[in-house]
Amino acid sequence: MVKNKVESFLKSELKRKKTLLFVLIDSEASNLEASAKLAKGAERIGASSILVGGSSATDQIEMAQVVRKIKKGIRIPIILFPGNVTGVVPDADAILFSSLMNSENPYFITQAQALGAPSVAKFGLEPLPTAYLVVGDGTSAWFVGSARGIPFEKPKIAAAYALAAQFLGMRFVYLEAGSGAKTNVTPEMVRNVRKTFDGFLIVGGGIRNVKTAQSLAKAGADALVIGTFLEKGGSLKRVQEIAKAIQRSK
Ligand code: 1GP
Repeated sequence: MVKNKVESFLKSELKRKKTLLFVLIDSEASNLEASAKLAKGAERIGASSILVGGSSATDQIEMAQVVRKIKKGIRIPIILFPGNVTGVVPDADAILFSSLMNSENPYFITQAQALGAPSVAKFGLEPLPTAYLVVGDGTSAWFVGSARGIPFEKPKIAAAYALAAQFLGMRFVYLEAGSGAKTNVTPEMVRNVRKTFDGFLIVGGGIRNVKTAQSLAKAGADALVIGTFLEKGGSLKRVQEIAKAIQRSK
């Protein structure tokens, strides 16, 4: 495996597109065929990566099957987005090797990582060192990860975590409002984090329209993640509009 292949790919995509779109596939939410079709569709409309995982996706066998299946039909990288050690499966290209920095449970900060790391190495997955920051409360990521959610209206707290992540050597920050969140992370928070963190900034949770996506891109997000909208049958055409709009927002 070429060192940092996926990270280099994302950087080159970023130069070209300014803001990237990642589509999240929850392996427990749809069947194999539907996931494969969605992944192909996502690639066609300009997504730069497919994330597979989620905090409530715990069936490792099913996830491995989904990854293997969608891999056959796409060229863009598959990046695992694990909610636990069960989210580490073979055949993907990379993994958001994340620490849920604002968890109250050390398991999600370092212990799951220690338990999962040998499999990451064994499967040859490229680890993308990521600070996973949960914003707000009431979502699965918040509950399962025992997060003390950063209040939406406290952008400076998010920025402080992002700076700490930078000092710790992490090259990715993921600002997460939670899957299906009613409220997305605010552009103000993204702006504050952008000022302190000069790595790759991913923002997700509750993004479903062009206007929101544009405001987050403009505020400095490098990639936006969309999952629930498509999972619930939202149109790929709308997501294509989002993908195009965020490229023009910078
Ligand atoms: C969830 O950030 C991702 O982990 C995507 O959120 O499902 O709300 O699009 P949605």
